[in-house]
Amino acid sequence: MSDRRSLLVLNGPNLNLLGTRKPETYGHATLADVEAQVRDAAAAHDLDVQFVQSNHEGALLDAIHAARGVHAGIVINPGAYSHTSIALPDALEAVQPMPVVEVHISNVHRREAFRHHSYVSAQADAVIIGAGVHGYTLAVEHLARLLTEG
Ligand code: CA2
Repeated sequence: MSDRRSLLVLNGPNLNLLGTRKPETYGHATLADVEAQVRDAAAAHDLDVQFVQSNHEGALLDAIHAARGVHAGIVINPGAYSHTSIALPDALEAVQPMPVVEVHISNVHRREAFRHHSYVSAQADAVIIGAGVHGYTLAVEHLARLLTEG
């Protein structure tokens, strides 16, 4: 088995639709494009990636629980669950001190008020908002730095 460290990159509900609708909000990249971009960014830091998308909150929780002892850090775009879920931040708290970076493709603060608060952010080491899908690469870069510098 490889002893290369790895990152869990988690995407929540509806993010499987990236690149198919709403390009004015989310851009033209598909989730497969995002995965390729993330794998390249991680490989540059000698990191592997497990890339997971689910429309089900419980599946996201299971992936976070399974990360303990397997992954060195988590990138998470919880989608709309950011604004509703208490279980997701509870799960992230349970895997601490694993570093977590939350990503939102769109600038949620320019959007409806209900998108302005994320329950997940309280358990994130960093939050990247409004950088488009490049935010995932920024998240990988930040985790790589945290993992190197401690
Ligand atoms: O900006 C983000 O990354 C969000 O997490 C995306 C979520 C939204 O509920 C959050 O408020 C902000 C929604 C993802 C839905 O993605 C779609 C992509 C294409 C077409 C339809 C939905």
